[in-house]
Amino acid sequence: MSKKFLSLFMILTLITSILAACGTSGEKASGGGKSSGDARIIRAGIGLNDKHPQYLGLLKFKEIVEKETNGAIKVETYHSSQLGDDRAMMEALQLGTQQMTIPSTAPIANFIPEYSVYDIPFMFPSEEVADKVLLESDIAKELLEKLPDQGMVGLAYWENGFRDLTNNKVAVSNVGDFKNLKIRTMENQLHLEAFKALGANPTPMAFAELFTAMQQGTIDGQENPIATIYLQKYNEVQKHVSLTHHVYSPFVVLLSKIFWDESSKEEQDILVKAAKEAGDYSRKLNREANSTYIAELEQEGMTVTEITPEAREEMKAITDPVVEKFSDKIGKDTIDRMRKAVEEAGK
Ligand code: TK8
Repeated sequence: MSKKFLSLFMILTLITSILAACGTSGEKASGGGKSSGDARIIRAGIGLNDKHPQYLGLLKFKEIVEKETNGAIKVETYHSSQLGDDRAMMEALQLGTQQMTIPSTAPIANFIPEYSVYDIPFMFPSEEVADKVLLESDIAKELLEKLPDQGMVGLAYWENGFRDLTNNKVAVSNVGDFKNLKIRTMENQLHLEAFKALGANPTPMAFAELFTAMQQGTIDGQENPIATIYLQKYNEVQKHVSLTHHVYSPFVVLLSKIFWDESSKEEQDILVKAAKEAGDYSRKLNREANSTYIAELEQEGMTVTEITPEAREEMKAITDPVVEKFSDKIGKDTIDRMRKAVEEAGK
């Protein structure tokens, strides 16, 4: 009898101490987010380096969230693919082993095909139109609303920007110049097919492998916005940059749905507001620096080639049939509505 009582007492003591330990370390099941004190942790990873406006935007997001939640949510930031590439990080969000990432829309199309509407070459004519469509249109908002089905929540659109082409072989100014160029594309089917149609020899690759691939000459070139080309020092391994502006790449701030669901309504509102504010900040930095970066690239020895409207029209005419091929996958209605939103925004 007393023995039984003793073991019951021991079990109770054990349970109490386990509970106490959990209490002091603040261990909560927060979608894989480790804890520090009582805070819930957002581990946020991006592909670009710590000089890029995307990272500076992420730091702004951290500042706002930590301040407005009074430290209840903490944001740990990782750059340069330290947590993996865009695709791997999205998968980690689905599992809840990572809480936040900010990919380009192109790799999102591997999860939600409709996102390829943003991969259509020359869809957005200007930054102003891109802003209006991404920040105000119903179609852009509805695309964000498709994310929860994939275990992710889209907090806001940010800007990667208009993509330009760099390579080591030729100063590309016309369609004919793409011939046989080995171009790395993002892991996105439409991008791959579009570059094939232009005569290039494209190969999809994760962003983190890109610099070495150019350095070793396994590929001739790549395409990314000027900020990436300059801040990732591609001028060290590339000779020519052509201002093709062939696609406008948005970023999407993604949160793991597991973390989202564990947040209060008030916290969710703060997360969305912080993502929007930090996005405005990052977008502004991205644009302010562009012309300086182009001048710097030229000074570092790269040739900078402008593309005439005629050459751009020709590129568009060649890639249009590719878009047609993808229209069922993307959804004709999605494409039409995006085109309408672009038209409206341009008025
Ligand atoms: C960074 C990527 C990158 C994208 C690419 O994670 O892969 O070329 O443009 O900026 O999202």
